[in-house]
Amino acid sequence: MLLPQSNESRQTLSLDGLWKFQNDPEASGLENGWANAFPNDAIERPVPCSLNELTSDAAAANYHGIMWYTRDCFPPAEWSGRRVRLRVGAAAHEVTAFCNGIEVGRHRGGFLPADFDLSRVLRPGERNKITLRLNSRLSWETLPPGVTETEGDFPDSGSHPRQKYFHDFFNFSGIHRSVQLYATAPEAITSIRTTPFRSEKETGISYSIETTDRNEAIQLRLFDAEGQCVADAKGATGRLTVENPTLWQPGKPYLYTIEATHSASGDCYRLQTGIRFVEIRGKEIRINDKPFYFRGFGKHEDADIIGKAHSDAVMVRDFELLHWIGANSFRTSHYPYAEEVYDYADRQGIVLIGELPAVGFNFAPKYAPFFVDGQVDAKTQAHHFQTLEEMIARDANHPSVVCWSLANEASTQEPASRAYFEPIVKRARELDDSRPLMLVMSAFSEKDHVGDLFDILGLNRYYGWYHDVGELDTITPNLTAELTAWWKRYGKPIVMTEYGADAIAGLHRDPPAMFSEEFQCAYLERVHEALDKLDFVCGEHVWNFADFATAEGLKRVGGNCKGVFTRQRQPKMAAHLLRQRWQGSES
Ligand code: GCB
Repeated sequence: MLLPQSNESRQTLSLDGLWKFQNDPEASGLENGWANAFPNDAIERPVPCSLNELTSDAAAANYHGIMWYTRDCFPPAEWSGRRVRLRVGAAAHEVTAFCNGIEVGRHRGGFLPADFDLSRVLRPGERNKITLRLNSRLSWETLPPGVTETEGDFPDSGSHPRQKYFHDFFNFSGIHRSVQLYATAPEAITSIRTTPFRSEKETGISYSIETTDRNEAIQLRLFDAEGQCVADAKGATGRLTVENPTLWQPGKPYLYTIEATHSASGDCYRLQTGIRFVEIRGKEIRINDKPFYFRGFGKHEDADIIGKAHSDAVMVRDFELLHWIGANSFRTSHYPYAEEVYDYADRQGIVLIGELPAVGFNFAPKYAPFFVDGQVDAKTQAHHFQTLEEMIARDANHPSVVCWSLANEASTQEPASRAYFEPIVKRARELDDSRPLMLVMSAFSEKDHVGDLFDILGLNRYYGWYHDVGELDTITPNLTAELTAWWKRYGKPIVMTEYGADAIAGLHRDPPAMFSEEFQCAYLERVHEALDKLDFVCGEHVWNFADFATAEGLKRVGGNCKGVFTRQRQPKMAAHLLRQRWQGSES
């Protein structure tokens, strides 16, 4: 799955901007002909942007369900006879697309692109109507899952449908990444998959290319960062061998550009990638044969007003802060981020753990056990497979991505979780055998049923916060004991994928008390005390990079405040503490 690009053989037309918009709570838009003509009182909404923080109407801010977007566009006349597609970077959580009133396809999954063929319905050189019907409601067949409950806590609470979910970030609605049309020759390159290889004699990049016409006559040239052609090849699969390659390294990125050309049509695509090697050796995670220690965060795509939308400005600010604080990595918790983020991480030398949106299979006593028919079952698993395949197809060429995380905090204490995860792990290895697989754990090691399937274990723990509430002294001993127990049971390297405490920016307490900036600092120090003594721990990702929006909850004051930066990306005291710890560290 290639990100659309403009070059001498391809064109793009951005459809970002204001679209006509209409909620459809009765799900009657289709029969009312909205794919052809919108109601006159439709409002305007920006793309890309979440909808929820734009409105002053509480019902609209919390609306989950069907919604419609439409706009006109004018693809140039020269696009006649070309292959034209519509690319929606991400739409929460299902999108059906129409072009000039005709349905062109449907895609489920709110964090990965939808790509529709318009060749037969688009009229280049004329006014065309693009309409998108979204459904933002979560169910057991979406990732993350959710339920619709109609009963309130009391008989008089009203029986309107309530969207509930078990993950701790707000279920934003809307089109969250760019929408564009793109045109190629009818005989075009549709996918390029690269993997670095090395043997005693040779190092380079192996590749495999797909085209619309199964044409094998592909020409490839590989350019180094200085623009010199350093290798070439012919054919749909093969190897580009590089003499004295410069490896992509954390903090020291180096990228090559592959130029692939379809010999018959001249269709051309340029892809940046890097050469770097990841392996697990005993207790170490190695990048290019050197032990790597993850320093950084679990993050979210989340910001004021725009919610979950991608913004280059927010991305650049976030990377600026990652460098400032001395971080070398982050996890794309809890879903694949915008493609721009991976490209930027490649160029910035920041290491990523790419995560699937499989989160919220836990922590709701009412729905426990989770792995049962009608809840997390074969249908959920089918969607899990789909997102896995799409994520690897989209992100595997990025040297910044060193590991796939297949789920966050599933209830792996349930025996049925094994039958659920085993085939997913198998499929992930078939799709990519060059990266280790991680599962982010919440069960206790002695109760877990799946840890042996993975190469790296992630652990999220909140001793002294959710357990032994407010007791800082319980953190170091409990964490030391637990991490040691995981290591003893599985002998796999462990990354502390989450630890942290909420701090309301500006709240100070001496001695440290919960929710104060002092407590957040003291909390992190106690965790570090444990981590620093355990050599099988291969990384520390603080939860979270920045404060973020969540559903309403008794534990959430203005969202989740475990950020070491505020939602506006300003440092709390803890950011300075981490900067002191991380700046100047090796690897
Ligand atoms: C977790 C979850 C994360 C939450 C966090 C918290 O374990 O993985 O999504 O936001 O805890 O702050 O409760």
